[in-house]
Amino acid sequence: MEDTELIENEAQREAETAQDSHALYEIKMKFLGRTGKVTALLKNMREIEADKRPAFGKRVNDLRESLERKFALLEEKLKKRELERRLAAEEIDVTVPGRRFKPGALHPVTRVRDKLVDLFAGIGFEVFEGPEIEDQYYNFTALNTPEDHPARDMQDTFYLSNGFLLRTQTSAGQIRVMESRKPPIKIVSPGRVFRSDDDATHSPMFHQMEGLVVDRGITLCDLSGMLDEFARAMFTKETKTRLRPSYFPFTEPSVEVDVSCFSCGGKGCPLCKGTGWIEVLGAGMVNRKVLKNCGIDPDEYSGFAFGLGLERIAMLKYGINNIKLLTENDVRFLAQFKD
Ligand code: 2NM
Repeated sequence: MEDTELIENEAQREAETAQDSHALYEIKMKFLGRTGKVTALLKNMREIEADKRPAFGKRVNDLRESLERKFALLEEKLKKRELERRLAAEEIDVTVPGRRFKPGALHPVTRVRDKLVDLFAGIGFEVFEGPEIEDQYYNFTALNTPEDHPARDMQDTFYLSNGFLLRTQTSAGQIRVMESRKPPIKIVSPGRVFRSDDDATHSPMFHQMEGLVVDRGITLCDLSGMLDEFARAMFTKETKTRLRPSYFPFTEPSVEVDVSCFSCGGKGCPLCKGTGWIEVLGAGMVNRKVLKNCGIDPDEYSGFAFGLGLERIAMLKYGINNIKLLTENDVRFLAQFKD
């Protein structure tokens, strides 16, 4: 009986020294926990005479309840104090101006590609991206490029081991489409191509987009009309096109396509070097031999194709004078291409 009083006083004293709720919890466990002092009292029950046990039991239970109330009260006080301190420490000034969010910008080549893909998808073209690693057949032979053509030269093409190479044009993939499908075929192929070439306007890796239409009765007129649409959408509404005869092994006839200068409107300026015209792409009617190589009957079907360099278009459109600017990833350069 005396022990209970001693324990009660001791608990009271210690509890009042607790500086925070965690310390209080430790003290509470010391008395009321499974191995605590109050709990230990009950374990001594056997040593007490049987007739005194009920009174002792009640006494210990009262003590436990009294201590539990005291601890609960103290805990509430400490928790409240702790919350107040935390709120004071975490105080924020909602009037401080926020950090400005700096949105990124799309790369000029990406912008040109997206614009072209949108344009051609809008007039019914599918997008087909072939592999970047090709072999001689798809990159050259099927495209009617002779065995001794300079484009096949080690100086121009990156060869890999056992007959593979890095594609020099995306049309390598278009051969795969013509081989595996029946016309009508209407595709554009944007993607990376590789040529051993390196100066202010040439990079060993650049992006091309080639287009291909094969169906019954396709003529050069269809190509010409589509190019007019392309020029107006890509440059200005007033832009005109001009076809000049040219040569590619994979097209016959072949043409070089100029657009009227979108900078001076055709009067002549530094951009068009005084000519009023800017060369933007190559095109032509798909060579009968190419169609035949792909199992398409050139007496039944005909097609036109065109190819352009995305870097070249981006440089013309945005007045960029060195192709290296497009791969240096200098944010001062890239940040200029926001809408
Ligand atoms: C060009 C110029 C002319 C072309 C040819 C083909 C294919 F696969 F049909 F044979 N695709 N693209 C082509 C034609 C590409 O780029 C200057």
